[in-house]
Amino acid sequence: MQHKSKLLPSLILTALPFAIGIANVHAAPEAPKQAHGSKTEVAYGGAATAMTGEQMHQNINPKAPPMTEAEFTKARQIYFERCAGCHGVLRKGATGKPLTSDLTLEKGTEYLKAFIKYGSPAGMPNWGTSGEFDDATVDLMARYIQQEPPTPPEFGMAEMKKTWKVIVPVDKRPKKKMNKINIENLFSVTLRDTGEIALIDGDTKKIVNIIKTGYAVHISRVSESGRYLFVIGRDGKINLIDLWMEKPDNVAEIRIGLEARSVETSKAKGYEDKYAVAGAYWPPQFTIMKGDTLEPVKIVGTRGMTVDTQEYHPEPRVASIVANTKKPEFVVNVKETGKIMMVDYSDLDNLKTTTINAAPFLHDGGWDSTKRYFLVAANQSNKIAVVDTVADKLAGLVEVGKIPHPGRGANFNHPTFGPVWATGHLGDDSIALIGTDPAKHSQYAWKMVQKLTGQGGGSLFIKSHPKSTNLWVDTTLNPDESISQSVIVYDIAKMDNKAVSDLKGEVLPIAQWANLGEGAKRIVQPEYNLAGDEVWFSVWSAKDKESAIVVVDDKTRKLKTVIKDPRLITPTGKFNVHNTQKDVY
Ligand code: DHE
Repeated sequence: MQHKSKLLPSLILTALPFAIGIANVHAAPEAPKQAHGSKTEVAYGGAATAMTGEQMHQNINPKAPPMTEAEFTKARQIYFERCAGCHGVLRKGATGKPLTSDLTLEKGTEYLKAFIKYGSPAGMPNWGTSGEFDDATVDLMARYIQQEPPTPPEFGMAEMKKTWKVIVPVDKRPKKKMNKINIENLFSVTLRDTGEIALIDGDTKKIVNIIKTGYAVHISRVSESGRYLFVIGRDGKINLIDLWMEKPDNVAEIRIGLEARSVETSKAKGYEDKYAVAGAYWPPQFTIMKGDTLEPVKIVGTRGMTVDTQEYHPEPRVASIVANTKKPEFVVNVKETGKIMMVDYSDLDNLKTTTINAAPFLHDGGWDSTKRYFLVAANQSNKIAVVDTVADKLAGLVEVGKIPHPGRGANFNHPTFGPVWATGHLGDDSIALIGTDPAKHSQYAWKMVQKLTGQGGGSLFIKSHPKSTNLWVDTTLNPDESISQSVIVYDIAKMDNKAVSDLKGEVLPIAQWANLGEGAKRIVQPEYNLAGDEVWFSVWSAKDKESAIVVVDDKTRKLKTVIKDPRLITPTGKFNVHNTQKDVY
């Protein structure tokens, strides 16, 4: 973002206590207070950033309505907690419209106040009439967004190195597995609001350890050997956990940015456990690190032109990253530019990257069953982009439902259409099945071959397993409690041959099975165990309410057990070591 020369000299704002931001992110499971289905995605995309407390460079705009420094500081905090997820840190627009001062000054304070207070049918929440903001806050925010957006600091090698800690040096680590845990059936469970993960033994269902991680911890990934677990928090902190220790625990940590979501590890032959890679939302960049120590080696920026209008975007965030198992390559998905970067990590000094044009905004995705093709949601385009990682080319751009959200998706053999990959949607009740076998079922490849009807919108994750005939779909963010607290499961063997299938799924009342007190009790993310005969679901309530994990027998679809423990606070993602290591989904 260019600062205009007319602007007053810059001033550095003092940092706010970090803890203030944390309190708000913790309200997340109760967040969609606006009870409109269309706003589900706003609630999801609009989570607080981890940057509330960071020092930022700020120019005061002389044309904008006046604000005191205290007002500005307060408004900035509210913006990062409530608005940045959709409108972007630099207000260049993402899920929400751009709010740069050239646009907002033209609209003026009164217009902006009405918009903030009443919202819009396009998805802007009604912050005023919903009771979230009083009139003074609406006025404050209307004035704030006419100022120049504050710029968070960059985070380069020097900053990363300052946060880098090797807690247990490589030569002090075990030479062999020192515990009796069946590591392949261990689950790393995100405890979102405590900034921890719980390691749960999949055989005994007992907690092996609770490990401190980053703020609003997000996902876990497993190294190719299965020994190391990588966990990333929204504050860009990565924790490296050694599963060979008598009691698995942190052996290294680093921050790779101020805000981040994705981490992955090198999986190609000859590079097993050698590198880790993590993508940041801010600054827009990804970092390649040594796999056993997290020492940062190479930082690559993602700023550049968008795929559609070919306009410069100053904060294209790094979304999902996967590692190719067949060659030394990371597939890095850049959200706002809509580009997929195929990064060949065999020579970091002469880094070769093939950039593939897909569509905005790339978010989450997974491999097809052969692990040659990678499928990723372009969520604002209602498309799934398919990359052929042998040819390093786009294989297809498949029209699906509204705002696809697959997690890593689900692969299975459809009785009519052969191998397919499936996604659910945030914006509608459909489940899209895409043909993935150009060799033997070429007529179906990279087409939506069938649409199932699910329980409703607000679906986040879908799952199957090579040994199962079930397809499980959650509806975590559906505004109707009976839908967000249950899941639907389909019998794959009974799938018909229609483009829009008549197949009915079975609805299972997972939250009811958990037998908890009051709470949001949203059901999130099916995950299989090693054997593929159990499916685990998180029952996600707010921080001060009881949560649980419900384990369902995959064959009978009956409750097997409920895992409860006072330490299981806000469990969300669950990552079975084997399934994550080998990309089984
Ligand atoms: Fe996630 C995966 C981003 C909110 C649980 N989430 C991902 C990925 C991205 C992403 C880019 C893919 C990572 C990869 O594969 O490398 N998530 C975001 C956001 O930007 C968003 C929308 C808002 C935010 O501010 O963070 C967001 N995510 C959430 C949640 O609120 C969820 C439901 C609960 C939580 O723990 O935070 C959540 N996201 C997950 C999970 C995965 C994930 C469980 C991994 C799924 C898998 O099977 O691999």
